[in-house]
Amino acid sequence: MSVILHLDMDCFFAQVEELRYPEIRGKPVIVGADPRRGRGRGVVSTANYEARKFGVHSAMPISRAFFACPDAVFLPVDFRHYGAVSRRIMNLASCFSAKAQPVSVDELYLDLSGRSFLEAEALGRQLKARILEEEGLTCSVGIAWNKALAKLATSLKKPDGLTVLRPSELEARVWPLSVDTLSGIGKKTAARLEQVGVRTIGDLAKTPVRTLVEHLGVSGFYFRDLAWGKSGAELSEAWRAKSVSREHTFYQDTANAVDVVQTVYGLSERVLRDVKNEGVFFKTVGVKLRFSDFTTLVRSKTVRLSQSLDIVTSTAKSLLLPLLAGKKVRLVGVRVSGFVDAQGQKTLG
Ligand code: TTP
Ligand code: MG
Repeated sequence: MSVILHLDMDCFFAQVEELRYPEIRGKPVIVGADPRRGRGRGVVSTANYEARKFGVHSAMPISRAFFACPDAVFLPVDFRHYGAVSRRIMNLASCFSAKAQPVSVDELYLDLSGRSFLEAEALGRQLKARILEEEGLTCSVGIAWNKALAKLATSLKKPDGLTVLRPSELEARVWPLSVDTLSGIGKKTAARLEQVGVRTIGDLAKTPVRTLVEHLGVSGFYFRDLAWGKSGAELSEAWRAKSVSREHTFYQDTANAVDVVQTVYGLSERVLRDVKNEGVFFKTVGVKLRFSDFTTLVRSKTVRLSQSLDIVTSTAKSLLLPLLAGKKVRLVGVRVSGFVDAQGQKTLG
């Protein structure tokens, strides 16, 4: 049986903004078009959970959001910034399974088949903890035996949730839910189904497929199968991180080369752990240094294809030391890239 994990960041754009501007934490935050004091013409991209209490939600006209919650903090959408955060999260998550599939800027599937639901749950907790530790962001996770139900599981507990659905729980936990909990059934379809007495997923399961096809067209087949827990678990594309990196910002800027090198060792070990989890070999090692005046330097070097910690630390050291020159360092980072997977490596060998 397949074991699929689905992950969705909580109020993604808004949470990223709260991280950037800690002073807005705890306030209603709405990311989207300029409200222009109620005369703005665009829509809401997302709202944090405080703003949702006022009924504000994604795709709502920004003018309506302004009248619902005029005291909210309104911010424009910064796709570039969210994209960068998104890529780091995808990289991190892809270290937890050889098969990962991002499906939107804040959502992905991991194929954990071969593991038990209990093991998958433990991995889900680790993944949540890593994203919180490294990015300061919370997300929700769902685990089930196919993609559609994993996504549904995620939606059952949000924010910061983790929900596991096992096949034996289909009737007790999935069937009582209303049909519009299924991704793909919107308000209109739900209303059409209600006309034939179908309200819950259990009703859907028990309705003759002919009736469903009459009302939903061919997707009637799909949704009925889904209600019986039968749906696709194949991840549509193999996806792989292009690089793995770690950075550290010093509590106090330091001009001490020993401190910097020590930190590089720690960062390298963590980078290597992810590289090994992914089962890849790297051929480029890079470093990043940011000085107290925020000048930032990056350097990289091609090395012998390997999975070796020694190569990372010695290359990183040789790239960094000439750059230090007694200047005060604010941040240091280590990156490896140019991946070849272990499988390919074996064939080559
Ligand atoms: P979602 O995951 O749908 O929403 P969310 O992460 O904001 O909130 P939730 O906790 O319910 O998951 O979408 C991810 C991001 O995509 C969201 O932060 C903003 C953007 N988005 C839009 O720009 N317009 C939209 O209509 C939706 C639904 C999302
Ligand atoms: Mg989300």
